[in-house]
Amino acid sequence: MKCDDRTIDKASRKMLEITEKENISTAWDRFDALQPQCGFGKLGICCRICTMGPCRIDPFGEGPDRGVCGATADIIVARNLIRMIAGGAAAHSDHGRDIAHTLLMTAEGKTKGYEIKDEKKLKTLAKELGIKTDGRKKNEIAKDVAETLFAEFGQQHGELKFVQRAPEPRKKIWRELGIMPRGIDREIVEVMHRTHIGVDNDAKHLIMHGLRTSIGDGWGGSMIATELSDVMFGSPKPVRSMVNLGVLKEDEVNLVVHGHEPTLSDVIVAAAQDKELLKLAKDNGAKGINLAGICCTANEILMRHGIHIAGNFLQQELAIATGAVDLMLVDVQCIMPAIGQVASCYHTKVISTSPKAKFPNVEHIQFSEEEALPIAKKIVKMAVENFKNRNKKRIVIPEETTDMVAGFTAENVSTILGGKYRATYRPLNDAIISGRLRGAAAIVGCNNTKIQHDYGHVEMSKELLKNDVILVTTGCSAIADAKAGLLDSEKALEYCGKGLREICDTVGIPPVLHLGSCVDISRILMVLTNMVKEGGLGEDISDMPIAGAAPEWMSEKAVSIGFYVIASGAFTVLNPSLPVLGSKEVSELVYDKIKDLVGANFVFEADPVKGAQLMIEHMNKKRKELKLRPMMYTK
Ligand code: BF8
Repeated sequence: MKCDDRTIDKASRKMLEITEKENISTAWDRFDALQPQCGFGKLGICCRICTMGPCRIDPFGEGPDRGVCGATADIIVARNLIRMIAGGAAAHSDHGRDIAHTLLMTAEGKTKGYEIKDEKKLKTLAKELGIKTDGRKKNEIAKDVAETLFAEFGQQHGELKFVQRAPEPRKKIWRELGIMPRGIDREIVEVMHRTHIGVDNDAKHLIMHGLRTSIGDGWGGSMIATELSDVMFGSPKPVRSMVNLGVLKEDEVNLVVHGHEPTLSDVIVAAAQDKELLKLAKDNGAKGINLAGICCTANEILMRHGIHIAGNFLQQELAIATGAVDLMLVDVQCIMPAIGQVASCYHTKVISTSPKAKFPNVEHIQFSEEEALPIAKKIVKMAVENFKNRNKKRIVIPEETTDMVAGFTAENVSTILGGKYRATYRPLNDAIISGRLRGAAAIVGCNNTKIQHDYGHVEMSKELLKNDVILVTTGCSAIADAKAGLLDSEKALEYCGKGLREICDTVGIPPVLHLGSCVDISRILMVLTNMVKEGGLGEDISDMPIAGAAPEWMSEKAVSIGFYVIASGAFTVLNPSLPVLGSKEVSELVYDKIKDLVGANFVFEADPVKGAQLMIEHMNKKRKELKLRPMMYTK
């Protein structure tokens, strides 16, 4: 595959020319080398759950139609799919658990380098959770909040606490379908039990439990991660920043953080401003210490500190290939095991830090909350000391950078729209009701070597903006759109329909609102809930002219997200397809019939513009059902 076919991003194209010339293997090269990929795997009909297998079902109906135990394609596909949900929900929820742990230790005075930054949000949460706040110290309240939310992971019966935030009709649906999550971990464990050989052998029954597990992620683990990160590290506010590989600096120490959890990256921000380390950087010939990020940990520190973003998922190896990254710090999730190998071609040090995650050819410095700041300083010092080892002749930093605005939340959107003294979603709902805006859509998710890098996100976004749809975004999708200028309050207006442009101009926001990392899709759930509560757009999320999409998804986390999003009532477009096409029953269920149960379904559409049009059609249908006024400017 040629560089231009691999990505639409100019900076990435330049770096791919370098990696090709230098014979450095990237994800795209490995993808090419793996062709053709296993067709059974793609269709979801390979079962390796027990050692009588692996069993592969013949998709053409000419060979075996069941595995050794008798499992049909429907059972195999459903089991594989909900195991993906369990993987994704576990990743998000374990992230939430780690943040709760950090909050608890901080409240107990056991950490170095943390403080509770948003006391107001802490108190609001405490009240919601029924924890006394009057006359109590911040740390006492925080301890109770952390312990209460910790208990959500291991809860065995009842209903999760944050799930109660969902609109009443939604909760009724979940209760009636028996998919109200009882405990976050409990549902994940039950996926593993049900999918063991010879347990749950009913495809629909399996998928329903997958939905329950995913709700425990979106309205449980992920929501805990978001809420407690705001309490610990501060709630985001709109902030200006820059994105793409051009944020790396030739004359400064470049330290790139990559992964997901803000516990370490946030304290690295403080360590990188340490006077002694800045002096050391100067002594080593650097003008300063430049911090940048990749993937969701980048989004976390962007949202709270305006730190620049070097790139999204498929740019992690390309950042190292600039020859200018002195140290890459990684924690968990979406970190390619190949980065150690790429780094070995350069002077770049890669340091893994999570007790849960080690990588080949990567040095490990274990992170602990008790010693957070000293560890962060040690790592920054390593980056500074590595600056002198650069091979200057091999440094190629693409010049591309784009300005962006990030830092939106479910809370501050209402202040931005309604004003400081009358925070409200009313202007947003009214704009939709009056036909100035068609609706709202969330575009989220990853990059995938099967799809031209960033093309899906950017083209889908542009088509929606043109049709007066306001967008919210997170994760690698947000980074893709940011690189394309769609998060720039001024530049992005040229892509908007007249109605959307009027709103953005008046309020002073970009038409694509960056809500953070992938766990922060929980913020999107709250935006939708707030819109329902504001009134005039129906009684439930599924009544509103809204939609979701993951046009380049690849991870198990994305599967869990997709399921909790449709379980919450949002029609969702996917590319690539879920690995379900080997089962008629599961395909029909997730791509159609599930809407009779939860009011929303998935659609698989490879063309992002057509995907956007499907979302627009869906919004038009909902507008008609709600008897909203015709669109003011666009058809
Ligand atoms: O959690 S969008 S590639 S970085 S999985 Fe990973 Fe996908 Fe990026 Fe963030 Ni989300």
